[in-house]
Amino acid sequence: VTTHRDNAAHVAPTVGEGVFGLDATVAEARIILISAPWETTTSYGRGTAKGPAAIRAASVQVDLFDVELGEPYLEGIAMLGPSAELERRAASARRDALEVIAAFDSDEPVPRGALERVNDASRWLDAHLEGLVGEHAERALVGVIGGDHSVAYASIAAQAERVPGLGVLQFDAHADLRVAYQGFVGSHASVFHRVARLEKVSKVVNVGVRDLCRQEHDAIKGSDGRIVAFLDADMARSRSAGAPFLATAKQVAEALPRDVYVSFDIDGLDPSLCPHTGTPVPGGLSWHQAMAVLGAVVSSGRRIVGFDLCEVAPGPAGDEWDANVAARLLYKLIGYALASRAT
Ligand SMILES: [Mn+2]
Repeated sequence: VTTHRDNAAHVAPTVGEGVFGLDATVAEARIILISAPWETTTSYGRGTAKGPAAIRAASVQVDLFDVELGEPYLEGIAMLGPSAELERRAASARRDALEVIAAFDSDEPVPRGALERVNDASRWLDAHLEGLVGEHAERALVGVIGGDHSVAYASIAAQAERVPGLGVLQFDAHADLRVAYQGFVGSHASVFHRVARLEKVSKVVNVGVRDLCRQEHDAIKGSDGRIVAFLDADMARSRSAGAPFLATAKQVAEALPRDVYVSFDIDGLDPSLCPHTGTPVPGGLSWHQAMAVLGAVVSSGRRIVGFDLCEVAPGPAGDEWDANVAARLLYKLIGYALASRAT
């Protein structure tokens, strides 16, 4: 069996133990990936806490030469593992959250102590991630690898602090605009409600949304253009009517300001590309449609300043498909971001 590591030996100067089979140190890497295996408030399927490790393992299969984007790895890519403290806090918040969710599901009184501990843990995570992203973003392109989508908040907040007026391009099946979900302040389902309230974020543009409640729909409509949704149903209808997808991709790009942060919830893609994600929804973007949107952002002259990739959940042992797709998507996100910053 020929493995990628065998192939990589011919194209990469060294084949290391790190992400994508590279061995760049944190000090020399121009791309820093931050593992955030946080999965506290997930309401349905579980497993995204294992996302960063699964993506890292799958990444050694990704060819380092990309026919479209060249050789992004030459800039050096390093992935930080989660701190022991993050893992400890994630596990204990998860136990408390399960107690809260169980009470909700059975209409019993919410255990206040447990709920408050989960919310404290979310606040700790936000401060922890915001510090890490801010520190590394000074000299590197930073990507946060979830974990559930709640980890995006701190990453976006840190980047908006550096780049005021930042726009956020959100790939997602859900709007994540709920005011709060089951009492959790840091719920994955309310992350964009919080992001949209960040003063230094000028706009949120979401694509692929196809599962939203009335309050979220009203929030988009009442946002005065601050939140723009390219709903999956609308995009599908224009495709059926014969509109080229490239035109839609350009519209998405043009809805964004010059500086763009990409928040990629894997469930924005067709579920055939992420069958084990926690809350899959039929429909969604194909691989090439997602690439067309990213490509349109870059070719329009906009700059991708940072990103996250969330809600990837590996399948049962031996099923690497979700992580395989995610590792390739991660390499593309890095490549598009570098291309956008090169001009
Ligand atoms: Mn999401």
